[in-house]
Amino acid sequence: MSMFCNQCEQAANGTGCNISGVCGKKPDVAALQDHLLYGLKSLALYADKLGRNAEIDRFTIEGLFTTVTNVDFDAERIAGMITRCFELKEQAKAAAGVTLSGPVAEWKPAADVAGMVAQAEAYGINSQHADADIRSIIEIVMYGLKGMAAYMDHAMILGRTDDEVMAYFQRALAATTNGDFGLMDFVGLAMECGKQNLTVMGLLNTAHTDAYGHPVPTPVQLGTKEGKAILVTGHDLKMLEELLKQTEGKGINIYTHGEMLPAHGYPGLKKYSHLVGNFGGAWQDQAKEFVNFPGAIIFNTNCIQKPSDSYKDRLYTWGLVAWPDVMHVEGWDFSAVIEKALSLPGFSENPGQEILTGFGHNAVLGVADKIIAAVKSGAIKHFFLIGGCDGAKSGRNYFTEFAEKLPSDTVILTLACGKYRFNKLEFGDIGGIPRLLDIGQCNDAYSAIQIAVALAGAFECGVNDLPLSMILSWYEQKAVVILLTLFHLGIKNIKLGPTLPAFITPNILNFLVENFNVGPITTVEADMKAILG
Ligand code: FSO
Ligand code: SF4
Repeated sequence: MSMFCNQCEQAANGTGCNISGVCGKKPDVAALQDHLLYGLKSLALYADKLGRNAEIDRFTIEGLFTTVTNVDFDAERIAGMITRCFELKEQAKAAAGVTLSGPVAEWKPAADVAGMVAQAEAYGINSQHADADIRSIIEIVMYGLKGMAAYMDHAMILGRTDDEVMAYFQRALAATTNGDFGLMDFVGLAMECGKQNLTVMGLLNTAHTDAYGHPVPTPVQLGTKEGKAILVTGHDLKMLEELLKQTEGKGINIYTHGEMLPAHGYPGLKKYSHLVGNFGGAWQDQAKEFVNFPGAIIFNTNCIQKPSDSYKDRLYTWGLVAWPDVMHVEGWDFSAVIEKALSLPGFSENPGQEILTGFGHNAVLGVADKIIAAVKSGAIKHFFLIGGCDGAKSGRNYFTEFAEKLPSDTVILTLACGKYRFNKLEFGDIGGIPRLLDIGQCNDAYSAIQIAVALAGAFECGVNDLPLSMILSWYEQKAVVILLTLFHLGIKNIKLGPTLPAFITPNILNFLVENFNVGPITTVEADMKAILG
C-alpha cells in the first residue's frame, strides 16, 4: 500500500513521503486523513450554504487540526471522525434544503476502516487537480486552513469563535473542489487565509490574556524540584490550567515541555506554586528526554512522535492528539494521570539554569520608550525575529549559529519551538533590555506583529522599513498559515529555512519571490552580511 504526503518540512527526499511517513504516519492513517479532508470538503459544500452551525463549525475545526502533522496517528479515531463527518453532512444537507451533485457532494464513506482506506485512493493530493501549480496553491490553502484550525481550536476551547472566520473556513474548503476556479482565484483564497488567521491569532491572544492576564517577564527554572512530577507538552493553556487546579496540594510538581514553556509568563498560571519549571527541549528530542522523566507525561497537541516502550506506560494524550495504544484522557478529568504520577518516583532536588520568557507585546511595548531611545542612540542597531518550528534536520544548526554570531548591538525576538536552538545561550542585555526576548508560542506571532506595528508607528515608517529582519524556521502547517499572515500584512524579505516546502512549485515560488521577496536561508555569513552590510 502506498501513500503520498508532502505537507511538512520532513517530506521524504524533499518531495513527499510515499512508503511511510518520516513522522511515523503509516499509509492507512495517511489514507484516512486524506479521506477525512475529502469528507470535510463535502460537508463544507453544504455548510457554506447553511450558514453558521456551532456543531458543524466545531467539527470542521477539529477535523482539520486532526490532520496536522504529528497530531493523530490513530486509525480508529480518524475513522470515527469520518463517520461523524458524514452524519453532519447529511444533517447540513437536510437543514440547507438543497441537494448538490458531483462526486464531492455525493461522498459517502464505507462502513468499515478498510473500506474507507480503499476509497481514499481517489482522495489524495495528486488527484486534486491536473495542473501542478493549481495543485500547489490548493495545498497552500489547505495547509493554511489546517494551521488556522489549530489556533481556532485553542480559541474555541476558551469559548471564542468568529462568524466571519468560520464562514471563510467553509467557503474555502468548498472552493478547493470548484472546477471553475483558476490559479489567481486560489491565490486570492490563500491571501485571504492569511487575513483570517490574523483575526484568529488575535482572538486566541485575547482569549489567553482575558483568562490568564498579559504575560510578564518570568525566569523559568530548567532544573528539578524534589517531588512527584507531571510533564505537560503541546500548546493548550486551558488544559494546563485544569491540571494545575486538579493537582493543587497533592505534592505533584508540574513541568512544561516544548511549546508549553511560555505558560510560565501568564499571571493566571504562574500563580500556581507547583508549576515549577521546564523540562527538555523541542519536540524532536522527546524520545531521548522523556525516558529520563520520572513522572507522568501528557500531550495536549502536537508534536507527538512514536513513543518508546521505556515511557509509553506513563504517557497520555488529550484532546485531538492520539497514538494507538497510548492512554487517552477524554474530557477534563485528569485523575488517571495524577494517580500515575503519584505511583512514580518523581525528582530529587537539582536546581539548574534559569531562562526568561513572557515578553508578549504588552510587556515589550511597556518599555517601548526605552527601546525607541536605544534605537535612536544607536545602542540597538537591528532587531531579528528568529523563530518558528524546530525539527530534526541538521541544517537547523543555522539558527543557533545565526543567533550566536549576531553583533552585540542587535536584539533577538523569538517564538515557537525553534527558540530551543538558542534559548539557553547567554546574550546579555542592552541598557537593561535583554538581547533575547521570548515572545511565546507560535500563535504569539500575533504579539510579534503587534510589536513590529507599534515600532513602525513610533518611527513613522512601514514595517518593511524598520531595522527588523525575519529569519523563520518552519516545520508544519501552523508555520504555513503564519507565513500567509505575514504576506497578507505585506511583510517582505523573509528568510525561510531549513528548506523550502516540497509543495511549492517553481512558478508559485517565483510568484512569492516577486511579490514578497521571500527566500531560502543560505549561509549564516552571507545572510547576515546581506542584512547588516
Ligand atoms: Fe513546534 Fe510542533 Fe508550535 Fe508546531 S511543537 S512544531 S509550528 O507544532 O506549533 O512550534
Ligand atoms: Fe511525511 Fe510530513 Fe506528511 Fe509525515 S506529515 S507523512 S513526515 S510529509
